[in-house]
Amino acid sequence: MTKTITGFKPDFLWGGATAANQVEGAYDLDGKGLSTADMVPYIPKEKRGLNVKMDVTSQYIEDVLAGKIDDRFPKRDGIDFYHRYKEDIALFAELGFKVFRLSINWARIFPNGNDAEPNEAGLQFYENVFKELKKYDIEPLVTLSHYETPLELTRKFNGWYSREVIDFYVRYAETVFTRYKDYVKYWLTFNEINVITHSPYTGGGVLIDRLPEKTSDQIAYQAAHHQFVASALVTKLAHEIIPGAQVGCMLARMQTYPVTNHPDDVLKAQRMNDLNLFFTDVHAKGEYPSFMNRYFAENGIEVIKERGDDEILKQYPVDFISFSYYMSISVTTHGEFEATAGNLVEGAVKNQYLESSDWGWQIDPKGLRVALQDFQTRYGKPLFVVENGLGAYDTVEEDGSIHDPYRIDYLRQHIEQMKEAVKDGVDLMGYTAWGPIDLVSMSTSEMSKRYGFIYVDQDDDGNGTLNRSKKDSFAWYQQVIETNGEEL
Ligand code: BGP
Repeated sequence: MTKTITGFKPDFLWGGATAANQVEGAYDLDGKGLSTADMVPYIPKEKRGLNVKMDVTSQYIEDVLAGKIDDRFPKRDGIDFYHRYKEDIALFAELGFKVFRLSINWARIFPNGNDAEPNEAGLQFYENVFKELKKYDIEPLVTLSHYETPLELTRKFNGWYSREVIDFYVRYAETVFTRYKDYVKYWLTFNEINVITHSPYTGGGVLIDRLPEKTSDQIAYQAAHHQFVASALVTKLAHEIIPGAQVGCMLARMQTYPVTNHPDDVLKAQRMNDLNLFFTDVHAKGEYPSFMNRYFAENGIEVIKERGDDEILKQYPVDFISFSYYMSISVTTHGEFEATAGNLVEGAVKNQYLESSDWGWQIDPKGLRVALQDFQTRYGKPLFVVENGLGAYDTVEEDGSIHDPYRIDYLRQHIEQMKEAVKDGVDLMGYTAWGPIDLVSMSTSEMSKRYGFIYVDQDDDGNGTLNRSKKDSFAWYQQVIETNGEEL
């Protein structure tokens, strides 16, 4: 007799994901300090090509603070979630969310990152949000640090490059764990922790121009080490403070393929996958994988560890692994291949079998299945897809409707592949689509790169009513959740 292989488990956590700095706005209200995200300017497309590398420098920050620069900073205003969270959460409830991923903006709690006392107004804001979620039985999934290092920690300590920042982060985590222990069970320590090697400022509030004698990699891996230790320490704390706490790490999964079957291409892709998975290796297995010794040696990287660090990593691994997945990457060692605009990996080339988004991200639903299977085999821990989605331009029709079949197609195909992986035995806890409500883009600070089921009336210049309305994808996702992924 054949057995039926079922799909998503009954308590599968369906929902959506955001970050404080991309939605809240109110960047200087109620005692909030500046964060690194508040210093990222908007650069119009004509001045930057398809993808941007917004390198913020020490001089730039000081000039902005001195009022010498008149740039616009869209993340400072977000989509005003700070004042509209009740309306937004009601819409998430209507979608049927079981979980909502959000981040706490550290600088709302400790405005300078290391103040003597936390800012009560900031603590109260998130408590209000959690209470509102509870009303609808929506579980919060909270990222402690989503590209939001308090700016003062960058100015005084050069962010995560300094070991001192570990203590400040632990204190911040302890404060929020204690305050929200009755509301929040699921936590993520650092958003896309590997991004620190692509952009030390974004990932760790580190300004590499302040360390001219060192390479960017040397700086980034040192800062990452401090984050690993901090992540392990707060994993321990969460378990001590919150009954039933579950703590995950979070990786930007860069699923990498060889362009040809030339063994050199295969090796190159494998190496790139290893360098990416290094970050989850440390979190899940509690130690640096051996291939990194050679990588560090050959690239002149020396990571300074303190006595006891290795034990801390070993003793407090994460409970689950979460990751973002938007695209796959293809690499080669030889031959002529067209470069892609995918903005995180240098030297990535076009995969002839894949279409790209308007921002050059190569759409690859099956890559998600491959990623899930790889994670399962490598770690055997529960997995959580905490970001996935299509950034696209939307058109509002005269009657106010928004038809976004491209978004539905993208999500449907990815959820289908996720289901295949689950049928193969992958232990998947949940899925939070990125930006269920339109928000300010992380990499480009545009508003027109939209991911939402819910449209927000605001343009790239910050004009608009901020009114919320439903796109076609809203009803579609509602049905996906209602049928636990059976009707796609
Ligand atoms: C991830 C980030 C998010 C996010 C998303 C989409 O890297 O964790 O913060 O915004 O990517 O990227 P973008 O906004 O650049 O389209």
